[in-house]
Amino acid sequence: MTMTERVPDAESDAAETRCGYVALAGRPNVGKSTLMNHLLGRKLSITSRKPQTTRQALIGVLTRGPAQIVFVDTPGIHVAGGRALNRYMVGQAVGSLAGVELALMLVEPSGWRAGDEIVRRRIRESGVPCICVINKIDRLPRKDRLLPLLDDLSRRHDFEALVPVSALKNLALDDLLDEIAGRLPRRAHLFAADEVTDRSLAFLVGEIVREKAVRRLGAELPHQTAVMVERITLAAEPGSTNENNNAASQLASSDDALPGTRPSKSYAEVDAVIYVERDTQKRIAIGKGGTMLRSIGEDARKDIEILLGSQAMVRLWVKVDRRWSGRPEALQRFGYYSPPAPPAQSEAPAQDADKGVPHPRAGRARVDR
Ligand SMILES: Nc1nc2c(ncn2[C@@H]2O[C@H](COP(=O)(O)OP(=O)(O)OP(=O)(O)O)[C@@H](O)[C@H]2O)c(=O)[nH]1
Ligand SMILES: [Mg+2]
Repeated sequence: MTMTERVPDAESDAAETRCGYVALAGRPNVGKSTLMNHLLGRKLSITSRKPQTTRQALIGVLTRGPAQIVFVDTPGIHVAGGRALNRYMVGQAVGSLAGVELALMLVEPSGWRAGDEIVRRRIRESGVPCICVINKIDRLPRKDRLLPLLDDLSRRHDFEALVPVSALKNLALDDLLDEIAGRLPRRAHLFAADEVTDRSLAFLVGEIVREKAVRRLGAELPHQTAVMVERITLAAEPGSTNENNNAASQLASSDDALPGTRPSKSYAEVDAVIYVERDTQKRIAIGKGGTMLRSIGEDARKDIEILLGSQAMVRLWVKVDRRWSGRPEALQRFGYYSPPAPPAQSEAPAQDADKGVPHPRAGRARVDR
C-alpha cells in the first residue's frame, strides 16, 4: 500500500479547514469536464465538441490552502430515452447530486434553453444549494449582453451566486473557487493533498483512448464507441518489459503500480480495444490502410505519456460488439456499472453495505501532480 491517507478525525484540523463534494451539472456539452480540468490545472476528464462525452461520474480533488474541493464531473443531464447507456449516464449525473454539499449548474451565455430547465429541476429535486456558472463567456461578442442574462438567470432559480467564467480561457476561475470554498463545511480534508482522483490508471488511460477516438471519428460514432484497456505494462526501459508486471490488473486490486512508484526511466506499453457496434463502423475506425487507428493511437500516446510521465507505446485493436450500448450486460463488461456511486461523506465506510455501491474512496489511484 503506497497510498498516503490522512485520517479525517482531528477536530482542531476540522475547525480550520474546509472540505466538501461539489457536483458539476449541466446539459451535455456546456463545458463541465473542461471546467473541472482547468480548475484542477490538469487534464483528468475527457472533453470533445460532441455532446455526451462524459459517461461516468469522475472525482477530481483540488486542495487549495485550507480548502479541499472534491469536484464530481458528471455526464450531461438530458431526457434519457432509448439506449441503456443513456439511462446509465443520466443516472450517474442525477445520482451524483445526492450527498454533495454544492452543485455548480453550468449554462451557456446564449441563454436559457429547455435542456437547462431539465437540469434545474433535477437540482431542485435534490435540494442541493447551487451556484450558476455561465461558461464560455469568451464567446460573448459584447460584455453588456451579460446583464440581461444574469437578470434572467436570477429569476429562474434561487441560485447561491451567478458566476460568469470561461473554462477554456481560464477567465474568472479564481472568483469561482472563492465562491465555492466559502460555502464548504468546516471539516478536515478527506483526501491527501497530492491525491487528484478516485479512479485507477487503467480507467484514465482508457478514457484517453476513448477521447481520441471520439474526436477523430464522425458525429454518430462516438456514442457507439467503448474502450477496454487489456494491459498496461510498466518497465524500466524499452524492450525490458516484464509480462507479469500487469499494471491494469494490479490497479484493480492495489495501489502498487502507480506513477511515482515505478522506475524513474520508465516505459509503458498499453494494449487497448476500441469496441464499436457494427462492421461498417469498424471499417471507419480502422481507416484506409489502418490510418485512422494509427492516428487515434498516436494522439492517445501523447496524452498517456503526459499522464504517466514516461514514454509509452500504444497498441490498439477494433472489435465489434453488436449493439452493446443497448445491452445492460455489455455495459457492465465495459465498466459502466449501475447504479451510480453517490459521493461519500466523511468517515463513511469503504463499502456501502446496504446498497452494495463501491465507496468513491475505495481502491482509488493516486495520480501525481
Ligand atoms: N469557447 C469555449 N469553449 C468551451 C469552453 N469550455 C468548454 N468549451 C468547449 O465546449 C465543448 C464541450 O466541452 P466539454 O468539457 O466536453 O463539455 P461537457 O459539459 O463535459 O460535455 P458532456 O460530457 O458531453 O456532457 C468542447 O469543445 C470544449 O472545448 C469555454 O469556456 N469557451
Ligand atoms: Mg464531460
